[in-house]
Amino acid sequence: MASVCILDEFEVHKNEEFLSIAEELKPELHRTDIAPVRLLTLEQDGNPEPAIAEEEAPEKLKEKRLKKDEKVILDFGNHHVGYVTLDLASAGSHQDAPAYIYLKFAERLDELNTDVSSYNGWISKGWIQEEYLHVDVLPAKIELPRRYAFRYLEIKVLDVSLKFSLVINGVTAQAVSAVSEETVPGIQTEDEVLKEIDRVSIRTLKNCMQLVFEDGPKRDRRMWLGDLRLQARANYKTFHNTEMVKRCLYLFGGLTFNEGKIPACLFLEPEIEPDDTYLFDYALLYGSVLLDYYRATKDEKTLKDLYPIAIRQIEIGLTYLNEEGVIPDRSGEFWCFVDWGEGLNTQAASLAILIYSMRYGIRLAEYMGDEKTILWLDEKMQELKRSAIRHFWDEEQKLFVSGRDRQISWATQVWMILARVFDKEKNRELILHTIEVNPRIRMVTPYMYHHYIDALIRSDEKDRALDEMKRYWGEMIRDGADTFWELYNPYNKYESPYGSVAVNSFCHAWSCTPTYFLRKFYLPENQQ
Ligand code: RAM
Repeated sequence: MASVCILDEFEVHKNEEFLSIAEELKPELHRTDIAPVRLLTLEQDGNPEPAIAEEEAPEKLKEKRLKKDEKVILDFGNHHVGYVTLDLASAGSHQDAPAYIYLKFAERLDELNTDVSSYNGWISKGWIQEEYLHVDVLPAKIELPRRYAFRYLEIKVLDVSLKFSLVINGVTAQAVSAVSEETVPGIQTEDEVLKEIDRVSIRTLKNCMQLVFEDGPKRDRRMWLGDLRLQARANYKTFHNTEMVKRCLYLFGGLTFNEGKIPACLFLEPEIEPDDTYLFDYALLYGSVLLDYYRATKDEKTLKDLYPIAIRQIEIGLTYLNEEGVIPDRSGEFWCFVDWGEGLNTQAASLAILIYSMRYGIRLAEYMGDEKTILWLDEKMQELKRSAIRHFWDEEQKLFVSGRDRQISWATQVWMILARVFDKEKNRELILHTIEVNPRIRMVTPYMYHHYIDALIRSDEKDRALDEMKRYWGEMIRDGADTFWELYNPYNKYESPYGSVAVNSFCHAWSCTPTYFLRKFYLPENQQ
């Protein structure tokens, strides 16, 4: 379990002007009617990867007379985010007791066979998408108040009476998103795996694009800065909704806390509010989101407004350096994210991310014509590169180590490459050597895999990057992904940072970046 770092004192600074710019950019959501495409019966063998025993046309639904413990499973054909209405009735004698009904929404078929009642993880079981309904009077149209992320819906009768049965005349739903998939043509390639990876990436991104870039529509349904950065990159190459990126940049810029820190995430309701969580790496990466946005739009005003906030994050980051010129190890706390890998030491990566953010800071300063900042950042960045090598490079193993126990992980090597601590040729040797050694502390999130693919491409290993992308994201599709997942460890498919996959998110926007890589580096004619 990650320990949660709650700030002792939490002081929010609101910039009303920035917040009102963001408010004006609030999107209208597209609403699309959707309906079940088939009814399923699963094999009852307790297998966590259930097999379909039987399927029927959705029209059969209203013919069923459901008694106690009977259930139906509706398949909506793809992953959706939206609102559901049940049209219920009774058959038999007069309804002489409430119909007691259980609903379970699932993003993947596997979830229907997961016993969620035994969930005992460290985040709330409230995220599990299930409902218990008592319906006193039938017929009834029940508009469920929550928004769900789902492909499947199981409806089970917990009880009726001996004298009547439940009839489901229909289940209708409306899917919502700020964007519409039809606006993005598929990529032109003969490679079916890549086509599918691209399509699933776009679906993932679309379903997370709501009033802001949400991280996952099932959980947490808020805007995390690290996730936003990758979503925005994929968005420029697909939906090209630059207004949404602008809105999100102003929201973060308009809601800083203590010393001007950017929070790791923002809550959207009932009113937009920052979380009292600071993530060192996420805050530093704000400048990278701003730089990407500026390059995509050339929007000078936004650059000018938000540049000081991006630079402030670097200044704050530098205050954490110790006398040895490195960031002290805070791996025991939820302080520098990097990845969800069990036991991952983030000390070396935190320094690498600071260096990386300084390079982005320099680019921003160049666009601003801010010579003083360029000189200051450049000098400091060179100094930090030297201390990264001094403290973390192990000449014997030819790898970077991290923390007191000199841990070797994939994440540390990847971030040191992205920080360009070495030149390109040495970076290439390092990534190839990492692949050969295959450190035991692996990458487990598509977020970290994004950075691995990026590191390969930047080290002139484009073909290998493509193979790795096909292997990781392609395997997720073979494992049943309609949208890409929050966490996927091919070596442990039931891994969860929370204590159970029941609360993992299976449409998680930080996993949507293959479409960005494909359209930017491999098939540039397919960019929007
Ligand atoms: C989880 C969410 C989110 C991520 C944070 C660090 O709570 O998956 O997407 O950014 O971790």
